[in-house]
Amino acid sequence: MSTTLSKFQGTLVGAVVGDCIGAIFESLWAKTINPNKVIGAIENLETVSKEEDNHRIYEFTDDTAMARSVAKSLVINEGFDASDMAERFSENYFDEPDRGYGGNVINVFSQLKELDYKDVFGPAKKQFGGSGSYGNGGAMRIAPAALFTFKDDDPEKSKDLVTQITSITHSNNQAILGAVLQSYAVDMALNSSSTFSPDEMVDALITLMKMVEEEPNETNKSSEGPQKEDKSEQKLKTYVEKLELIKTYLKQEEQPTQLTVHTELGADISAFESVPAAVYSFLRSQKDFADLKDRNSFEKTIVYAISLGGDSDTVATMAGAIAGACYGVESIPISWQKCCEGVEDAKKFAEGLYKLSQMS
Ligand code: R7I
Ligand code: MG
Ligand code: MG
Repeated sequence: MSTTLSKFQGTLVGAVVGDCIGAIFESLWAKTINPNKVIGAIENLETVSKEEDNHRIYEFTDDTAMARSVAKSLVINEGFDASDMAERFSENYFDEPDRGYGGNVINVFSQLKELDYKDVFGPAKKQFGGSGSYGNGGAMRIAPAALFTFKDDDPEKSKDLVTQITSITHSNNQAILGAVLQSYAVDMALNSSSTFSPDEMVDALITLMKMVEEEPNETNKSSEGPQKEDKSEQKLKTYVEKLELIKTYLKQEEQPTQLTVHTELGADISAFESVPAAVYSFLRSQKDFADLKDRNSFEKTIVYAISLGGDSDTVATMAGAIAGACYGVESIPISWQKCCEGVEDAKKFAEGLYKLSQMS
C-alpha cells in the first residue's frame, strides 16, 4: 500500500476507533479517567475480537456519522456541494437519531429539511440567539476535508473549505477556528514521519493559527465562546494562546497531569475546550507514558485522549484522526478495527479521497 493511502486510511479509521472506544466513557463526563480503566476497556475489546462469530461491535456516534457524510459528499460530488452535504447530515440524523447528537444541532437539521436544503447556512446562524453554536461538532467531523485539500498544500484553500463545511451547522467563530486547527493538525500529520518533532509541529501550528486568528473577517465578530466559571483561573482567549500552553507543556521534563490538562486546555463539548486537548494528546505520544510501555504511539494517543475525561468520544476521534494520519493504518490494531463499527466504510471513503488526490 502506498504511504499516502495508508495515511489517508489511518486518518479516517483512527477517527472511527477514537469515537467508538471514547464513547464507552463519554456519558461519565468525568474530570479525568484513570488510564488503567481505559486500558481495561481496550483489553475487553481485544478479547471480544478473538471470538469468532457475532462478537460485540462498538457503535460509532454522531462524530463518525457526520464525518461519513462529509467524506461521501466530497467523493460523490468530487468537491464541495453545500446543499448535498446539508441533506446528508440531516437525513442521517433522521434515519438514526440516537447516535448521541449535540442537544441543539438537531434543530438545525430540522430547519434545513423544512427549507428543502435551499438556505444551507441560514439555520446555523440563528442558533443561540444569533451567535451560533460554539460546540465541537464542526471540528469532530472535519478530517475528510483535510484529506480532500491535502494535494493543494494551500492553508488558505483548506481554511475556506473547512469554514464552509462547519458553517452548515456551526457559525460561531470559535467552532470554525477549532475545525480549522483540527484540519491543519491532520494535514501536518499527513506530511510528517512517525519520528516528527512535537516542538516543531506546535510552532508550525502557532504560525498558521496566528494568521487565521488575526484576519479581520465576518465571523471574527461572533467569537464569544465559553468562559471558565472560576474567575481566578487564567483565561485563555485564542487558539494561539492554547497552543503556546501546549508548547510549554512539551518543554517540561515531566508532562502535566491529566487533571491539569483537563482544567487548563479543556476536554469539553465546545471546540475551544476540546480541539487543543486532541492536538496535545497526539503531540505527547512521542513522550513517555508510564502506564503504557507496550503500546504503540497511535494506541498511546487514544488512551491518553480518553483519560482526559469530559467529551471523550470527541477528543479521542480528533486525536485519533491526527495520530492515524501520522502513523498510518497499520498502526491501528486489527483487533480494534474488527470491533469498531464503520471501519471498512472509513477505509473505502479514504480510498475515494485518495483517488481524488491523485487526479490532476
Ligand atoms: O457541537 P455539536 O454538534 O455537539 C457535538 C458534541 C460532541 O461531543 C458529540 O459527541 C455529541 O455528544 O455532541 O452540537 P451543538 O448542539 O451545536 O452544541 C453542543 C452543546 O454545546 C449544546 O447543546 C450546548 O450545550 C453547548 N453550546 C452552547 N451553550 C451556550 N451557548 C454550544 N454553543 C453554545 C452557546 O453559544
Ligand atoms: Mg459523539
Ligand atoms: Mg462527544
